[in-house]
Amino acid sequence: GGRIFSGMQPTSDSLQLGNYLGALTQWVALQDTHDAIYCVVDLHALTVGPDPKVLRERTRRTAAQYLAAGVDPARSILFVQSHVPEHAELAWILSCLTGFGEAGRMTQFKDKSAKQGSDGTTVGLFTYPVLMAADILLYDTALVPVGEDQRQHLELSRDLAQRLNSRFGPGTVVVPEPYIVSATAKIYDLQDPTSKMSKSAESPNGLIELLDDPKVVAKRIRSAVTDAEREIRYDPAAKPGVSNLLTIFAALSGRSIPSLESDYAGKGYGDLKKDLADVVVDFLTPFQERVRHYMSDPSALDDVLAAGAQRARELATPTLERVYDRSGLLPRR
Ligand code: AQP
Repeated sequence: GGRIFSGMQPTSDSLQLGNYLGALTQWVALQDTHDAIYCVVDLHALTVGPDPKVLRERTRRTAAQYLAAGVDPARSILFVQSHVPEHAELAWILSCLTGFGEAGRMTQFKDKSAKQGSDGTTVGLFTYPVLMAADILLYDTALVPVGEDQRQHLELSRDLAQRLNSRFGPGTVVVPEPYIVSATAKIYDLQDPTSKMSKSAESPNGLIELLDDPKVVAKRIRSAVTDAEREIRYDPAAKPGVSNLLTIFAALSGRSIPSLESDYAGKGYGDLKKDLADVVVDFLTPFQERVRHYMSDPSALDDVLAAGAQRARELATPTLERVYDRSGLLPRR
């Protein structure tokens, strides 16, 4: 058992396959054994200045994709971050415990701010990992299922938890552990198989979005970058493109990489890509049908999210009160 917390940003019209394989499938599996809380982290999405109308739509679509993947609101808490104000409140306390240099060492901030320039980069993007620590610590989270790209942010969450406990006394918060499943921890861009697949990729050609037209997805898989050899073999260092295709194939079909390698011995990259395209399309078609179903009734979706926010808030309030009290803030009456 133990508490699980994780979230994704509504920064795009669709989640991408890396989000699904790196995180969402783990979320769904962990519901059976853990007490799980899954969040659409809309406050995080504000760090990149989205259009307000677009953000609202994307927030619902992200929740609908969680549901379509199998997040079950009868077993797990599903809610929107901004509906529980304690996230932003705890983030302030944590930002006063975070070193400026410490935050500046986050590689995701360095990468994203380098692309946006110093005036395009918000202070919110800089403090993003601190808000993420608040998300996690608010719920006495034991385990955080994420992809490899979040490892450094998780390490900061752990450092901040330990700092809170040493400043304000043991048991102020629980120190969380990352839960990163190595087989699918990093799915790569189809056109640039040494960079991770990302919602905000500069070119869509290497991206598999869960809500893309299946025909477009099939075409992108058929045009994936491979290498000049002919052998279908899992070797991420020498053959990143082919290895990424095998990873995706294995994860979506439930087959092992060695069995795929032996099935495709002597066959060409074209055969592998064609079969993988079929596997991906067979997964996406019913998935998109379920998303359409949840999106067809926004008010029912909002009810699920409201009920989730209420349950989340009941858990968050005592944690925030404990931290406020131990920080020396005068109790509210
Ligand atoms: N390529 C990936 N392979 C495996 N896991 C991945 N995740 C993201 N990309 C991959 C995991 O999905 C969750 C999404 O977290 P997020 O929405 O906070 O954003 P992110 O990590 O920054 O992912 P993106 O898709 O690249 O979004 P943008 O472009 O908005 O920044 C996390 O658990 C992440 O590890």
